Amino acid sequence: MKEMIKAEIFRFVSANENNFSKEIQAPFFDEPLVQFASATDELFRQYKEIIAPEHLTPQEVFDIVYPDAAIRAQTVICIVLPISEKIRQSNGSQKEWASDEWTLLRTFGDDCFIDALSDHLCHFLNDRGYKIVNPARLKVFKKYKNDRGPLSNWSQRHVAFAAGLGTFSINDGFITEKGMAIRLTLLVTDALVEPDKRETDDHTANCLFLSKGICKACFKRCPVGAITEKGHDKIVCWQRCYGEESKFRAKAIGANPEAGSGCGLCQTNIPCEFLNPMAVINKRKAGRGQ
Ligand code: B12
Ligand code: SF4
Ligand code: SF4
Repeated sequence: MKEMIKAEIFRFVSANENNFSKEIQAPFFDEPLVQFASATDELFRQYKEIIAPEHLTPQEVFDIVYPDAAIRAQTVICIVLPISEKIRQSNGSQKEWASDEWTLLRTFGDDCFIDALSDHLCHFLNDRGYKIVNPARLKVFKKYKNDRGPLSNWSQRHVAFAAGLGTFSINDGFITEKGMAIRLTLLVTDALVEPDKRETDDHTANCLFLSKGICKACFKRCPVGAITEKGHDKIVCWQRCYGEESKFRAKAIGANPEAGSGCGLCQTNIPCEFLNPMAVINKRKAGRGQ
């Protein structure tokens, strides 16, 4: 089951026409990372304390969609989509605003291709007799604000952490083995798949600053000073990523103004852009026998 689901996701990402931008002349996303979390992982209960009480567990997602059926959620399929090199490089050379390529990715990569991938996976598993739900596309999914800034009731990075796909960083971004310049999509299913192992319980292990006190490259990349040693100012970041100027920039190049241009300057032209820098250090250490 595990290999069948993975193979279908790899096939769709490499072959589907929605993963190619004619304007950019490149794919939006490279080969994904796919791992699986158990829907009954204890972390999902803890997230109600770490994030907020309204953060959904996989079982709550199923109870909303199938209220009368008492179906057990078994697995969360977690997909990391690494942003392709051409788009990363275009944003890496920016100093103030997201590149046009990054802006097009927001609308046509995130909203069109990722939705197509999610729909495809739903059909694929439904055809084989399984239930499957993408919580981010439910009516109950919400983005809202608390005293720490914007958040959602289904935080994809926290769920991906449960699947062992990476960790958080000083700028809040999620660092995977294919770096931070990524997008995520996750689906809950009643198909039983053996969960992947988390290599670490330390939720910030992959960040050079939080693990070794070095780097700070992303601090300098942020055009509005939202990243400091104290962490990431989400309100300032949100205004830059999705404020009026961002909407205007998206509209000007034919992207969806509501999706905005994003920003992601702190995710490009930095040591953790397309790899896990702590894995590199740990590998070097192991090579020296330390
Ligand atoms: C709201 C939101 C925002 C807000 C707030 C971000 C935030 N930090 O929460 C704003 C508008 C600022 C934002 C900005 C951006 N976003 Co945004 N955003 C979201 C959204 C919709 C929800 C995030 C959420 O629920 N956060 C919940 C809160 C609680 O998370 P947090 O505060 O960071 O969590 C901290 C604590 O929980 C803590 N923690 C404390 N104790 C413990 C214990 C354990 C065990 C664990 C695991 C954690 C933990 O760790 C975290 C880090 O400090 C997600 C999509 C989704 N549904 O998940 C995308 C998402 C997070 N965004 C994404 C992206 C790409 C961006 C931008 C680059 C914009 C762009 N597209 O150009 C910027 C990057 C900003 C940055 N430096 O990370 C990607 C993430 C990519 C990545 N590598 O991390 C996501 C996952 C969208 C996607 N589908 O791919 N975003
Ligand atoms: S650029 Fe450096 S400090 Fe910033 S998140 Fe990446 S590893 Fe951490
Ligand atoms: S996404 Fe842009 S505004 Fe937000 S922290 Fe990163 S560089 Fe700063």
